[in-house]
Amino acid sequence: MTISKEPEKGLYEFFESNPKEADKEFFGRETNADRRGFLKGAGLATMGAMVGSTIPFHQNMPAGFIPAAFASEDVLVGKDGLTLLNDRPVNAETPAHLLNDLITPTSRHFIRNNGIPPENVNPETWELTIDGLVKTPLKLSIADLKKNFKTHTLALAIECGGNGRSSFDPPAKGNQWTLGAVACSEWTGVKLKDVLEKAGVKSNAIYTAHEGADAHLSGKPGKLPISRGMPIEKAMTDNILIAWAQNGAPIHPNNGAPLRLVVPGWPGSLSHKWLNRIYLRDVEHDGPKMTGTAYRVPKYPVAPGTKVDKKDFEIIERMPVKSLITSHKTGSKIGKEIEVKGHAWSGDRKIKTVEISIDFGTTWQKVKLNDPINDGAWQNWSGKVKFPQAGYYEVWARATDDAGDQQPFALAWNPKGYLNNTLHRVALTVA
Ligand SMILES: Nc1nc2c(c(=O)[nH]1)N[C@H]1C(S)=C(S)[C@@H](COP(=O)(O)O)O[C@H]1N2
Ligand SMILES: [Mo]
Repeated sequence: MTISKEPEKGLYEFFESNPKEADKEFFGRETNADRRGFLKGAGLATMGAMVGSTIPFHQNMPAGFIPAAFASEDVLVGKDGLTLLNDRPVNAETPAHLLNDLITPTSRHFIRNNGIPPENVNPETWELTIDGLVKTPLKLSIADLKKNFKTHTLALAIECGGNGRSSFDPPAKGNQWTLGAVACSEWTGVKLKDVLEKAGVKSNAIYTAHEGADAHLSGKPGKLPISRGMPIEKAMTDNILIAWAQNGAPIHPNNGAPLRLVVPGWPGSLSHKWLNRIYLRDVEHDGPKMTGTAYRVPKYPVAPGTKVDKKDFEIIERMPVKSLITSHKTGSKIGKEIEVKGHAWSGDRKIKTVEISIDFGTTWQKVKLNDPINDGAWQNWSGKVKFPQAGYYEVWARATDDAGDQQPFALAWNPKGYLNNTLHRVALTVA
């Protein structure tokens, strides 16, 4: 659904920033009170027509309220239980208790779009260009990738750099991700390093640059919504894929079909979707969302709310140590004995231990932790818990990686709301 006056904004953003104007634009009439209950006549009729019925309790709808019927259905086709945070661009996360699978089904892989995905893509004619500082520039179809390189299937975790942003206080602008902008699907494709080796990396190449076929929200032809890159040393590591399949089937349209990059361990923004070009550069890449404060944090810890000079920000590289409890939905009623399960990961590293606590962090119990299926996958853990008596509990999980980094209880605030890896708490009531 497009809003004519502010084409760069989605419904959610528009209603949040200017509810009256959005009401006027959307329903043809301005609300002159701060409750939409005062909306009468044409406006209410339009809204009714759009949801396909009269709205008996329309007096109770607050100004700026967006009926769920408007946005969610058409954009989340093929997804199951995701929470829509924004519809333009589409951003949707998965509630933690729906991430319990060892490998995330495609239907539960979150969506983070910065622009508008290409429509009706044709995998037969799709072309990937490898150029810039290479000895032999390549143009490769998906069939060429399959024919000329070894195919690999790897479970690879992708986490958005802004996952957990909703806990920032003062708040940080951007998608208010809670916990679910993370997933670990099984991806099939070729290794980026194999393709770069074939093209021949020139000695002065220090950085990659990624481009895809999604359109900028402004609709300006040729304007990229995002183009990020990574140091060449990272690009040549062993578990980065150029993938054409997700969980044994074609990639979901919103997860980058027909071809995407999957870069585990570093911010999800490096895992370029609808991938059609990678070029090598002799400078740090400066495409959209590489510069300024995008995907950057201050070089030193700052107090919440601090204004930080742009020159004091640095690019986020590996994602921090983190874990998730996925076996129980927060707020559930349970019996006295349960098995708690979840995942843990730490960019480019392995998890050494996961512990859980049921007494607000006073004592901790180590749980069983599996090795990752392969490098770049999250690790699965499980542990039995016995509650001493009926009542309210919180299960907390805390991961420690092999370099000794441990999840903190308190959030390390930064201006753009990145890298929240505080421990996950799930509220449970024993009946
Ligand atoms: N072409 C393109 N690639 C992209 C993006 C995008 O907007 N356009 N978003 C990035 C970001 S910020 C993240 S976190 C991941 C999310 O991948 P997913 O939507 O498949 O979960 O895709 C990355 N790749
Ligand atoms: Mo992201």
